[in-house]
Amino acid sequence: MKYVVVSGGVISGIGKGVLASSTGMLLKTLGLKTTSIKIDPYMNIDAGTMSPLEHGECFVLDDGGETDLDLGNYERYMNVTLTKDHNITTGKIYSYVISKERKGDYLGKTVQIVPHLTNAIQDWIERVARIPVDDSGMEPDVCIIELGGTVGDIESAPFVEALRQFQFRVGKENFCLIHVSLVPVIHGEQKTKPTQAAIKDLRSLGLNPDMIACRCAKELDQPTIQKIAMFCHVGPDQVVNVHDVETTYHIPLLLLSQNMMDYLSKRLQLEDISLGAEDKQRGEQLLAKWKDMAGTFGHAEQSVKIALVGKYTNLRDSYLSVIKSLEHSSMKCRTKLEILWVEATDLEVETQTADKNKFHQAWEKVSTADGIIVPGGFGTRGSEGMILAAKWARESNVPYLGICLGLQVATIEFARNVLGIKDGNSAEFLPELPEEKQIVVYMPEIDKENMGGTMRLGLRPTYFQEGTEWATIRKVYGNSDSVEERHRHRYEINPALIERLEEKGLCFVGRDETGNRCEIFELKDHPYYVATQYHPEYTSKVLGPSKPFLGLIAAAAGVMEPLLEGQFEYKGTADF
Ligand SMILES: *[C@@H]1O[C@H](CO)[C@@H](O)[C@H](O)[C@H]1NC(C)=O
Ligand SMILES: CC(=O)N[C@H]1CO[C@H](CO)[C@@H](O)[C@@H]1O
Repeated sequence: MKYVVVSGGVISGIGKGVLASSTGMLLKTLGLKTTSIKIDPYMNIDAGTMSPLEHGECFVLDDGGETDLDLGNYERYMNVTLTKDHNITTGKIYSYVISKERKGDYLGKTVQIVPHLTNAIQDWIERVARIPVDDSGMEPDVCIIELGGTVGDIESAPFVEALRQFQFRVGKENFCLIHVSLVPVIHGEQKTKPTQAAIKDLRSLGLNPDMIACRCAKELDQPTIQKIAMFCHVGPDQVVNVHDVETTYHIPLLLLSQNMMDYLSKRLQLEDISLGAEDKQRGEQLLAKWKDMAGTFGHAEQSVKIALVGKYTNLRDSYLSVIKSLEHSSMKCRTKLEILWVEATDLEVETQTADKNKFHQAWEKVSTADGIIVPGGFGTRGSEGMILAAKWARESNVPYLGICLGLQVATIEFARNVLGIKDGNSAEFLPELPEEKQIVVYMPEIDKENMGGTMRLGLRPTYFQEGTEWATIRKVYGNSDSVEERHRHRYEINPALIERLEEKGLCFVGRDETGNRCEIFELKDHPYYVATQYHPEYTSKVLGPSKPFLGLIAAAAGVMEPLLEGQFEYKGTADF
């Protein structure tokens, strides 16, 4: 097993995650199997209880693990399926060591950060790196480890020490370190001092950089590279230039153009890993497809406007996977994406009286969009605005995708305005609602008392029902009989209403194994009015967009036919 550690200096939030996942993706193009581990030096044990306002979205894995959004980055770029063990937090590792201590595993010795905690970190990394993460079911060849935060923080100290020891445990040819730094431009001059200081800090902790990835607004000048190489004691070929590019999907190609893979191959002796001709071919195809995808970005002639009606629209990170899924899908449909952010409350009548302008602007966006999406979320605020947006989409024949809450609000809308259930609502918003008005109900198997960890989480199957071959969503899924997607919810559509809703055309085309729980609905006689109880955004991949999103973009851009005919497949050969 080879390990590539990606650490950061100077400041956080300079794109370590993108660099790490791009590196992993490039290693895959050599035919290698890659995996990744994210180390988060904070005390939280899981991300399920963290506020999306502070932390961006909560990302859900196949196994139901709730993580922060970085693991999503890896899954999307590297096309892998990770588990909750692929994230290590300070809280997790401490609680692991403490529980071992309680069991008497340390034989009554004094338990210390060094060696007990640092050993536990290293054991964890070695164990988790071996978990197969793709269809092949085989152990990966390379593991990318991203160390969150910045080196030198109090928080990251035990992890830095563990990694220092780890390089000796696994051997020099199996361990390399990429340090991400920042080169600010001041009065037109590229400043290298912060990088020099960061590397000095790193070395003082016993870690030597094999590559220094410099984030900079502009391309690094040759003298800047020379200077960094000289003052940081590395060769110029070890300094990579990661300047701002049009889209992060170009980063792998930017790294490739600087011969990063040549350096890593030599440094990690990657040619010693035996690969079949098939593996190599798969790698080459992957690179060709990636180039095809990245090449179309920005060159698309057509554009598509999607109104995203949500709740934290000023905090866009809370919808990161949704945005990524929309991006993946529009690249595949060869169209340019424009997201119109709409705060759901702005669509409500109260806003009309309080702030006319806001109200009109919000409705202007909704009414001019080519498609509307209402993503998942919790709580009452904004729900009436979302219901109005769903109504607009249904009545105006505008493509609509509802996810989780987006499915529930659309069903409430339909029940109120088509079935005539006045004041129909969700038991989540109005706990005292009489039963006959409950369109959305609490799932019976969920324990109401105990918050946190009481949701229906992770990968579950959805079965397309008999006689649903007409459904566009089924066709977009490739006419399969069932699909597996990731869930995160506590409420569901009231099963007692299914028959009445279907009579009027809102068909529950996909259901769970009991046949009573709605997983996908699609409205008959509408270009694309689809909603899912599950969260398809969690499994979208850069080269393999999530199907419900793909359907939305294709419908909104008017290219559903060519999509279903397979005209948009990425080319797996270099000749285009
Ligand atoms: C991603 O991985 C899955 C499962 O390992 C595979 O079936 C699929 O073809 C891959 N997608 C791409 C675009 O390589
Ligand atoms: C942040 C995160 O994903 N935490 C999960 C990591 O893995 C443990 C179990 O090993 C889970 O309990 C956490 O939910």
